[in-house]
Amino acid sequence: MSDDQTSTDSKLTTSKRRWAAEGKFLTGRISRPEAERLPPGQHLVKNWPVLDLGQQPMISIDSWRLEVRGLIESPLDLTWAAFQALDQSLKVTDIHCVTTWSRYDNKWKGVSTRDLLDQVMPKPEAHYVMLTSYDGYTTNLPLADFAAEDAILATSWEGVPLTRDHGGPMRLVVPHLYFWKSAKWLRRIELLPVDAAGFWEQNGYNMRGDPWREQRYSGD
Ligand SMILES: Nc1nc2c(c(=O)[nH]1)N[C@H]1C(S)=C(S)[C@@H](COP(=O)(O)O)O[C@H]1N2
Ligand SMILES: [Mo]
Repeated sequence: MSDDQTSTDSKLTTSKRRWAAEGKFLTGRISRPEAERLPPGQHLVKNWPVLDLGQQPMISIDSWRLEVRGLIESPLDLTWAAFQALDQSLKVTDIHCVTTWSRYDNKWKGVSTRDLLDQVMPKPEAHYVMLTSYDGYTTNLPLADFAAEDAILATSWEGVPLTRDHGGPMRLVVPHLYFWKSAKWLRRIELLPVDAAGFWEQNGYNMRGDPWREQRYSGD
């Protein structure tokens, strides 16, 4: 094993051990009986509805950037090529939209949020994440939810590049929270010490958005 490999491994081991000690990633693990697969108040759809603020930005691969900032050891600016060079993962997950539709078994390819976090090394004071997108959309969530095992920065759906209407070239998918947390056209990820409200959260939606607890609105 090269020195390089050893130092990478020990970096990963250190952050994972620390996260485990803090109980991070223990929430948001998807392991439910089939009967509880559909959250309360949801119905299944076979199509995939498009929902957004009505402005679908066109981002060329050449101008695309992803910024990771805030309470991390190594701030990161990724070009499309650098993003593609990160480990690529496959996830098959369900979608639960707060407008009551759910869609099962969506096959995503991209970079798992855990692999991205391993690159930037969150500081111990980092507990929340603010996401900012190319259309100006923002949304917030706990770091433990962002780092859930199934969460992915997706560039492909069902084997084809993610289309622009669904957030291409890259969107976040956090399957165990309502879909408004899954920012399309993601541009910036900022790790924060305290929670701050994003767009829908400022407009009455829940700060966490757990579908199984029906956390649709603030106060739920
Ligand atoms: N950038 C951005 N991301 C967004 C939104 C948005 O308006 N802008 N809408 C959210 C909402 S409310 C939902 S339900 C999902 C919809 O994703 P879809 O259009 O791929 O179904 O995207 C979420 N992510
Ligand atoms: Mo939504």
